[in-house]
Amino acid sequence: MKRISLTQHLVEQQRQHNSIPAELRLLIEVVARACKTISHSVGKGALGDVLGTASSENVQGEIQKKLDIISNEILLEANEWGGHLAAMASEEMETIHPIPNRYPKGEYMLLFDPLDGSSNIDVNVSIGTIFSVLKAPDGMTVPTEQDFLQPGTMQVAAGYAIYGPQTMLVLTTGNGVHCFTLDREMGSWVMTQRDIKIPEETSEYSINASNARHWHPPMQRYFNELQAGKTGSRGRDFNMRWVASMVADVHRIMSRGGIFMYPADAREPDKAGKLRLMYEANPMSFIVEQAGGAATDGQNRILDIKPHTLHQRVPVFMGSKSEVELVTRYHRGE
Ligand code: AHM
Ligand code: MG
Repeated sequence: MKRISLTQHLVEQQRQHNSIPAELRLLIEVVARACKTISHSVGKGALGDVLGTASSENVQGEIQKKLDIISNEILLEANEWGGHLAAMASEEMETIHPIPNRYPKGEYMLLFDPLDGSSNIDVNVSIGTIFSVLKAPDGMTVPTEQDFLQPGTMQVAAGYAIYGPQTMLVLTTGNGVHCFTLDREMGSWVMTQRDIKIPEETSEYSINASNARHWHPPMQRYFNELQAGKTGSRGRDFNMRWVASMVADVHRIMSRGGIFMYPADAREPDKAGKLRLMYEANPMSFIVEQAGGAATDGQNRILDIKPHTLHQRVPVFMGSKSEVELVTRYHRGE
């Protein structure tokens, strides 16, 4: 494959599909650059004094890790001054972050989970950054949280960076999904996979099975059938993988198929699962759909959900189409 850089890819998309206005291209490049900086911090580990917990909680009541805060700061600082954004929102900030008045403002809004898979930071297991790009509503002057509450179908770009044995950036602007590997010596993102497609049939599932006793009956049924393997109604064996970083689990599924699940359960009935809609489920669903997969909350397509709060949670079933359809049918009682 001829090696092309992220910049070259974006310029080509802009020319061929007219799908990437110059401002959006700048935005993606700035986010990608910030991910490079985060990757550098992650790679330093204890040598950079970035491991361990901070003495603060985020809006979800979770103890923040030092790298959660560092990554959030890196993304905020990188994106503030470029003139391409109106506001940002993050898992680590209670409310939105409008672009300060000293900088020019643009028409895009950026949401991110700066460091996904926080529980894996201190144990040197793959973690990532997830981001979603929306357009500011027409006529918006002072951005409010309300302006962010658009369904996932309105995303103009989404991506994730994975900090693993290699650092990769997986990106969609609505024209397929493309993967870039960070060339650490050159400091550049090089395209290493074009138009990724998730295999349709799969025998791998990804779920935190320690929650099994709390699940609702449709989830129990689906899981029991997978576990029964060859001897059960599915007639074949399934394999299980759970990294506990959504980015890493979904990245594996992008490569070799599978289904990723974080269902709602009976523990906290008013909290629908663990993952957040706006900056985890929506961008990952956009990517998975663009790669030919599917993503639902057990009832409906995730991208169609009309959000009502910035940090709302959502049950997640995503990956290979046939499995997502089956578990969704069970939840619908079909
Ligand atoms: P985080 O954004 O605080 O890291 O939380 C999200 C993560 C996902 O990456 C992962 O799928 C899930 O939480 C893991 O949950 P569990 O601790 O139940 O394994
Ligand atoms: Mg997360």
